[in-house]
Amino acid sequence: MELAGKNVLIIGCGKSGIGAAAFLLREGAYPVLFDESEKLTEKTVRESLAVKMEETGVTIGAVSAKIVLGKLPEEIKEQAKLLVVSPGVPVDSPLVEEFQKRGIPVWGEIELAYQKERGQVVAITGTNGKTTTTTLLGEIMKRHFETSFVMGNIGYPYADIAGKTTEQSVTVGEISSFQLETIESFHPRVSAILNITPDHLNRHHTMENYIAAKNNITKNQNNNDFCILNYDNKDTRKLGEACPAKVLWFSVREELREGVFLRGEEIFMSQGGKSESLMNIREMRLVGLCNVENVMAAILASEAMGVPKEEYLDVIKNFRAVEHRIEFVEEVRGVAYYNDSKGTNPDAAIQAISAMERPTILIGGGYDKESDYDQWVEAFLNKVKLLVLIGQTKKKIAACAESHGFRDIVFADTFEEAFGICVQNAVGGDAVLLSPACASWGMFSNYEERGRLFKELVYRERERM
Ligand code: UMA
Repeated sequence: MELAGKNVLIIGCGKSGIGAAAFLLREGAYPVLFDESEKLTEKTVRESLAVKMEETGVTIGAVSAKIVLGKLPEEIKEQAKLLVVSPGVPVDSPLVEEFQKRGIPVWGEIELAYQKERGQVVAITGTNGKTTTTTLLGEIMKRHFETSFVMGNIGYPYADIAGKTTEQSVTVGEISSFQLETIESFHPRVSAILNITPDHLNRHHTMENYIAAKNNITKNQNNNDFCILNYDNKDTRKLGEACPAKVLWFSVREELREGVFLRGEEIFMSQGGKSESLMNIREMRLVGLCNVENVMAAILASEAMGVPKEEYLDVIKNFRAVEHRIEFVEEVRGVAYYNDSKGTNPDAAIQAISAMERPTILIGGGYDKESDYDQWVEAFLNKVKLLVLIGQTKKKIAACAESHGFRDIVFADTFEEAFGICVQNAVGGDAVLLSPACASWGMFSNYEERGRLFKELVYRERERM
């Protein structure tokens, strides 16, 4: 689509909206940035846009975007020839549906930016493990290719970098189900769906919708492309049956005739009936079986992109946990503190608690995404000595834990209070784990802010020694 000269309405003045607006200005379009939030002011939005324009090389002072906050005037809707939605905007919201009814294209920021992609794209989705796998693959691609980029749900809008891509560059993207709902032509050379377990059901309503959104990552792929799937996850295994791309499987549970799998502590790759050992999982600096899966997906993506084994194995062996994902913070008075603020759903939190090798005091709870906590509680029954609950879901989680016979529960009104309870109750040899199984919204703007506060409190505790 020719963007120059077009009126484009963008919903959301967060990272995606600001990135999209700067991109559209570079393309010579006329963006209108709209946000429903009463908390924003035109001044702050304009400042963020000015910073982004400068960073991404838009000529300042030429044209800028119009900014509308609160209520959207009818004439702006009528003039728009394209609607760009931020990932946080549900596709069944009245405004989006109104545009769809009028036959106006509705794109997410990923689809918008993809218009300028010139190189090959590796796109990673899945309920958990996306950020670690994307970051690791970004490092591997940086080692092998002259130019590579990392973008997406990981926190960097695609719109910031898409215009810099070349035929030789590689773009690694972490793409969420929210972002995949609004793609049209986005076509990765290599895709990966790491796993699918219930999450974001308040937004997608049903598991079927959530799986369909994830599976959208393959919708423009063909048999010259690759799709990496988890053999152990029932939903991703099923997606393999009708996948338009060549499927590359990984498994930590079964020995595969074709694919990457675990035998004891060794990661093997089987190809054409021949298996070879690639590495021992003790050589990784990451902990937990979930990270073995992430590494396996990264191995397959590297193979699909033609990266030599010695290069990708070297990067994998030196790769440390990404921030907020089962991140070891520090040991203070014999207590090991782990920040898993990115454990924003029960499945991610199960992975984190499974990786703990000590009696654990667990901080849980937060924003209510209507998740089911039974499996999480079952996973921590024998490991957690005290559960400290915060946020909107604290009573719901406590009721669930009690129904499983777990009663060592304390409520806290603030995050600082929750941390203080952990410090008071932990003894040498314990772990304190922040892995809330819930989003941070309501108490924090995002999981990064929550994780950073946790680390800050750990550092302060060390200084008191
Ligand atoms: N807004 C509206 N109307 C709505 C919904 C939102 O006006 O109906 C406005 C809000 O008032 C707010 C703005 O939209 O001012 C925020 O938009 P957004 O929620 O889409 O957030 P962005 O800042 O654009 O960040 C998004 C992703 N956020 C979400 O998917 C919720 C970020 O992922 C991502 O890093 C960023 O784009 C860059 O790609 C965060 C996330 O929580 C980390 N993702 C979820 C997850 O990982 O579980 C999917």
